[in-house]
Amino acid sequence: MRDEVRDMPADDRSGRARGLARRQVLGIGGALGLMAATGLSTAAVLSRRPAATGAELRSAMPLPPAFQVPLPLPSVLKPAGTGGGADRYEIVQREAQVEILPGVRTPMWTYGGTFPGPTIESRRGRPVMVTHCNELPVPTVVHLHGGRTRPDSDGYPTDLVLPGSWPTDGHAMGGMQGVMDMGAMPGMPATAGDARALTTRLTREYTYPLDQRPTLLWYHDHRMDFTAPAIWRGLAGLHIVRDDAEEALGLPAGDRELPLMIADRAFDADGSLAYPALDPTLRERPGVREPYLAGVLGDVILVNGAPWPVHEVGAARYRLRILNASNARHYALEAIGEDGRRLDLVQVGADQGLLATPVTHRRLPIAPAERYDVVIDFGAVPVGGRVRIVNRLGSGRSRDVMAFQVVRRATDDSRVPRVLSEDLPVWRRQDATRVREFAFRAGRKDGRHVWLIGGRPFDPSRTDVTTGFGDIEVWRLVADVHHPVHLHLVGFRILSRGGRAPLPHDAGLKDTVSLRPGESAEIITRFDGYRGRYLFHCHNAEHEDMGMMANLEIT
Ligand SMILES: [Cu+2]
Repeated sequence: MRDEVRDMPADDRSGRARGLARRQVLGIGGALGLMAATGLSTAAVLSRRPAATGAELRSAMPLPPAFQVPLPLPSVLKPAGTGGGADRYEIVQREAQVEILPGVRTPMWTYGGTFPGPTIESRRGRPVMVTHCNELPVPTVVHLHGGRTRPDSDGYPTDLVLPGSWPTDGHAMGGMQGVMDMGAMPGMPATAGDARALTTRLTREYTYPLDQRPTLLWYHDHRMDFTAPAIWRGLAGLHIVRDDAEEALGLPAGDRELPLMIADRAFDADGSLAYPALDPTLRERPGVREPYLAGVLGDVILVNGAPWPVHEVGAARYRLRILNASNARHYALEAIGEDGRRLDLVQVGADQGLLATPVTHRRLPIAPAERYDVVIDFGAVPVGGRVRIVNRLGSGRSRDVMAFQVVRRATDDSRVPRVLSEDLPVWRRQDATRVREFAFRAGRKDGRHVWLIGGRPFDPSRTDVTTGFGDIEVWRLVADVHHPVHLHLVGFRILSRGGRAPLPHDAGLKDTVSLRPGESAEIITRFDGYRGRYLFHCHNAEHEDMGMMANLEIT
């Protein structure tokens, strides 16, 4: 196992960063620790920005060669029923043996027996109800990431679905005793009776109005203290929202639209997933062992649950719906042909749907939980040619992601219009009611390492932010190491990064902003949709479990 974090350029804007090849062991404090220890200026630290925050687990079994396993496409879930203008789905959360590495059975926690879970396809404004049945040995919570959802279906981390055998005493709240120093029902603001109101046993129906811009969402576990290992074990799936306007654009569609869930994992010698949990049962004690406190990285890159897969394509445009579902790994994606040249990645959408106009990238950074909607044109690739998708932030096996093999000539009537959407919200700085500032930093509490927002670890009983329904706010977010910051309920625009204009990949409506070490960013949003208690948090899942989450109350 490796425990060092490499000192590599985080992007190619800084030519001089390239020259810094020396290895640098960075502790939890990351760039700020480096700054303090060496007296380096902010600019110097930024030029030495590490590629990763976290430590990589090494698999203890032979790994397959890259670009051999066909790319799986997650099955699209059929409704269990339709009626009243809504669709009802049922998903059983259960343990299953899944073939991830060829010929190897890996026990996983799954939505419906597969990893990724089944994809839900929805239409804008047509409500969806999903009944989740928990047959796993621990409580679960389902959050639809990027969904405009009422608070009681948003998957608040203590709104548990208990397994049948789970005790109903204070213990029912899972590992919360481990981090809360409160009463018998830790962390709950009301009476014990109220506290249990949103906790159900065995099943729970989640309602999603989906009255929102079409985009790629994803659903995943969100249980307090145990989100990271639960996602790692397999609790993640895709949810696509579509509408007529988007379909009328003429973007590549059908089998030329590919959802790509990228996630890293590591494997033990027996084929099970390796994960450095302090409590492997994920019942009592949250957290991970040293040296993984900054994030768990795997040495196997999966796309749709397959290691370094290959997909056969025609020489035409394809639409890639990319999600980084990794706990902590960042990627800088490039598409490289056999002549070594990089193909254009034409971004048409961000986390929260279509951009106003396309943005062309040669390299696309993607942080945990971010999504990019990208069109790539294989039209100039000769039949028999291969295009590799590589990760410029990786090293060794994590440098490869997947490949496309061009196997036939193809006609192509798809297009990428110059105007993609005209309904992007435009919020101006002067319209903001408030400006808030939040520091995302490492810290210590009760002798343990924690991750803090504004100096405080998550406490479900404390309201951190209260805002009025419809208020526009500017939030200034400051990071020590990499922190992908996610707001529930609302999309936002990125106003600035490091005091300058946003980067090209910051375009559009976002719900997750990737803060790099030592960096600040300003976002602007309008808090609307629904009133109630929501969250914002870091989407490095290990950071989230170790306190980097806060309550947002819309009144
Ligand atoms: Cu973080």
